[in-house]
Amino acid sequence: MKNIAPFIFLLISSVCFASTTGTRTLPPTYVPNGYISVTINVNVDPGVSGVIVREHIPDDFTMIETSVQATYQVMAGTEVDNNGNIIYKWVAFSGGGVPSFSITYRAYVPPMASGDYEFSGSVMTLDNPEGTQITGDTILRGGKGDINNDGTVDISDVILCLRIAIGLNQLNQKADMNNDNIVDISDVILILRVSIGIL
Ligand SMILES: [Ca+2]
Ligand SMILES: [Ca+2]
Repeated sequence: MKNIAPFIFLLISSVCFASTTGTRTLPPTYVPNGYISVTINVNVDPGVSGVIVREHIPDDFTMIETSVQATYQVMAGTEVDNNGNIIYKWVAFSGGGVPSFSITYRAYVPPMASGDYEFSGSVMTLDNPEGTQITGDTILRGGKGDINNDGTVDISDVILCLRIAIGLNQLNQKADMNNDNIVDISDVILILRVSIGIL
């Protein structure tokens, strides 16, 4: 009995110090003048009565639509931080504890967008007012998909990606849509989705 005491202590500690967290999922890439869809899963500790999610998207991007999957009402709003950045906020309060929820938003990508973009945000609770950084995806990779460098992602690029995937053409980093360092059928499907505008 004595031997398992440390393990019981560790178990209790991990429950006590578990925190409410957020995990972001970004699409593998974007196309300028298009739209992206982003999901934040918020895992709320049992008994936490107030949660605030704050999210900052790249400056030139425009949030056009948000939706929340929750069994409890989550209010959405915006604020401007000390640096003049727009912060998108979602707030939930419940005396009996806020259930875990997820947020999905769509954002418009400006026509001049290029390169990689960073997303940042945090999840605050009443006993953690400093907040915990949202983990998961933080960088939205640009410059993917336009394999033939003609400025658009269309069926020609899908065909090139397919040729690379089956070894007929040389590897091209722009064809690795999901950034896993190989070009295979997953990338062909992603590039097809980009070409028809459903990323
Ligand atoms: Ca192209
Ligand atoms: Ca890949």
